Amino acid sequence: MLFQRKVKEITNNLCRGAGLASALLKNKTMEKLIITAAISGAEVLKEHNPAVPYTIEECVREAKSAYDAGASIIHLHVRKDDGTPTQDKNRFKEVINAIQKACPDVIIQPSTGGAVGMTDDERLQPIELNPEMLTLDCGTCNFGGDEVFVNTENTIKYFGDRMVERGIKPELEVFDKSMIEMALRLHKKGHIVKPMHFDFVMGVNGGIGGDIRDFVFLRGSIPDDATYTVAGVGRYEFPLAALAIIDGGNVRVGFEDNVFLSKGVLAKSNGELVAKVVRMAKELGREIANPTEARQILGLKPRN
Ligand code: KMH
Ligand code: ZN
Repeated sequence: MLFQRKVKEITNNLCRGAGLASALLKNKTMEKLIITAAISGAEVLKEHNPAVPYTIEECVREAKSAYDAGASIIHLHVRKDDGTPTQDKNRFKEVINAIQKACPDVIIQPSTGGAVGMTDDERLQPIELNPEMLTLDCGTCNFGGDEVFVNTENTIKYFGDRMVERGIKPELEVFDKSMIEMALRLHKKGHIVKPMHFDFVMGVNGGIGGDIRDFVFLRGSIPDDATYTVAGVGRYEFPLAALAIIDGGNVRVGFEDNVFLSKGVLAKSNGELVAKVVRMAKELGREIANPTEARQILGLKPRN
């Protein structure tokens, strides 16, 4: 309780400064916490953590570990067996089918970001599988070194329109504040429909940082009827998770963003990262959403 009071005090100070009306401060009942596991990514390698999944079997193992620990969404990139990222829809189909056998009701959210350097149509292939959700990256940013993750306005419109046509809910990935502005503009023009669901990807080398003021800035910039999840990169993963938990937001963890359970300690699985968020949420009095509840919170169709 003392811990909760302390957290509340800190949040109080932060949010007052930013004019942020947090659910916690209003003592509102919060929705349950949706945990997303970004199990694989496109950039992280077995050299960084031997548990990073490449093969179908490894993807299933990692998805199941996350699901069993409390994740209701799997954000999915796929690889060839040698670890090369691919957006091949057949590979996605095989991996998704295998994950669904092991985790029947989990929400699978394929990436349309793919890897830096892929073409738009290459990236968009998983849409043909009509998943419940897909990511929609809302702007261009540097991605370290010479890498640039390119998402022009026309690319975002093109991806958004295809998702609107098929009734697929986008997770609006924003790496900076300007990308929220882009999403709001494209919503007004009909390329993105409400209710909007954002993913604040924070701490990328080229995007917004992962400090509390950065979080408050993004959090305060989305519409009141929007939902959000926060994906903190590297050392930002768990501090940002804590902020989202107390604010009534949602959390993404996983090897795509961070391979460490704590400083210098590699996570043995994505499930270990999810389990840590579950423990944090319990301490802070937030319940965990199962996939059925996550669908309801996000406005997805119920699955039978
Ligand atoms: N791999 C990054 C270049 C997404 O999944 O939509 C892009 C990315 C975003 O991971
Ligand atoms: Zn991704």
